[in-house]
Amino acid sequence: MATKKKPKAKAKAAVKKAAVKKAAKKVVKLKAGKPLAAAASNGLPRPSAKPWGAAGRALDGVKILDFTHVQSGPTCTQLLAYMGADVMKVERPGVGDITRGQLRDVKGQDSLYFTMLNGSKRSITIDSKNPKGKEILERLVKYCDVLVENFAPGALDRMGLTWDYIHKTNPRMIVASVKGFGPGPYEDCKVYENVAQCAGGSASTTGFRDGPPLVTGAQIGDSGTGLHLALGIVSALYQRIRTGRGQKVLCAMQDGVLNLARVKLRDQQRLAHGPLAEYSQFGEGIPFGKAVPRAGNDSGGGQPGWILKCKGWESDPDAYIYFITQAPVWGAICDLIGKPEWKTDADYATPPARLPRLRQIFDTIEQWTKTKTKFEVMEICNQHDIPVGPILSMKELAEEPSLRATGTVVEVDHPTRGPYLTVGNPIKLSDSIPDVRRSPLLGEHTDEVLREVLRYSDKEIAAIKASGAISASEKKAEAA
Ligand code: CAO
Repeated sequence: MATKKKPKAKAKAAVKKAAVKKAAKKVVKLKAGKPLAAAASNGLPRPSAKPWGAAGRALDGVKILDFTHVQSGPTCTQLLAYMGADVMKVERPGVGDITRGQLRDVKGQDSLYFTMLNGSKRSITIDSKNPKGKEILERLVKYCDVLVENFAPGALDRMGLTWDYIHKTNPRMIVASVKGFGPGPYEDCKVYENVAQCAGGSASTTGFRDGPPLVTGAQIGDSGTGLHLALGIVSALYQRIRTGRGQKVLCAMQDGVLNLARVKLRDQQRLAHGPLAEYSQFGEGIPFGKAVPRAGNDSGGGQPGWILKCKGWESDPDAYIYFITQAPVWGAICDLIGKPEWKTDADYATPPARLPRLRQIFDTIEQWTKTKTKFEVMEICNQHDIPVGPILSMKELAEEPSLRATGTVVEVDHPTRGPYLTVGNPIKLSDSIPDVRRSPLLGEHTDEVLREVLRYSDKEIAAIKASGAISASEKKAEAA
């Protein structure tokens, strides 16, 4: 065991050392100017004198009626909750978000699929098709600032929650939706992650040229679109300060994926003017077709890159590093790998000369990386400003102390399933410190919201309970 731990400790030190070196670069110091006079403050209050992080959270006071489920919508509302919004997730009595029961790791308990996407929210159960349930929802529509949903097309309308109804009931309300496709031939389709990756141009450009299209592990269709939606919501909240009215925010998953794959649309247009020289197929003399091809591990930018084996690759599937042959550090690369003559050799000295030889160049660099662990390569290369990226496994990320320290990976406790790891807020605000809390149990906050938020009396709550609007009939609960 002890011998196993040593390289890990060394690896951590390696990453740290590289980071320290970067921080030591020269910093320009500017003399602070005088702030503008109050008259020029754009209507903003005086800057708070409270310590950083003590002035509340960015979205304090924003109330979200959360009708999201599965992944795309919940990603968005969890982020808003981390930013301080009060997110009240409406779930079907006795059933809840379908992911509560999907991919379960602990028998009978909420799955990690659910818990990792619904932290820091409240859960209220309401049957939106029950007349009393509709009444509660109307109060919530009047009370909240934003309704977020990612139902199949038409489902919200079938509940009676049409834009016209919502806008008349609460003209300030923002209605934010994720759908698979925007208006057009596919607008009525139900869409899941991989459908979006395929329809948004990611799959056709991912994988190796001689293999089938590939989907990526990162959930760019679901979580990616959730992130887009969150930006749409905060923008609409900001605009509402001026206009006083809400608006519809729509993020189609196809659009979100295409936005993330925009470099490939760039290349599609470049293709009209000739072959894409930085794609390794160019160097291999393979002609291009009419559409952007899959480019394996080629870099998406102008600097050639590839994934190379490192020490231990024979037994460790993640002993690899991404290596970028950035032009300004070409000399340093040549020295490191023992090919100083390439610095002046006309076949290697310039980026255009290297393009037809990339395969051979990366094979040669790999002979060097194979003699070092990925962390050693990281350490050595960073000393020379050579951009490299170790292939980190989920195990390594889960155990990485620096990610715990920054709150990017957080362990939270859960009353029925025990502690679990979740991803905290990846967006760091210096004056808004996220409160990453566990996900709620199904309907955990129904009473609290009815009583404290919507101000129902005891008598009214008793009538609501008797109506079946917030609790499942035995039959429904069993079916779940
Ligand atoms: N009370 C009563 N009924 C409720 C309810 C509540 N609290 N919450 C939901 N429902 C009902 C809806 O009204 C709807 O009923 P109808 O179709 O009869 O009107 C029903 O539950 C199911 O909604 P749905 O069609 O959205 O769910 P689904 O499982 O069939 O489809 C999905 C799931 C994700 C494919 C679909 O919602 C969708 O395409 N969403 C948009 C795109 C999206 O976000 N996809 C990513 C999902 S993450 O991978």
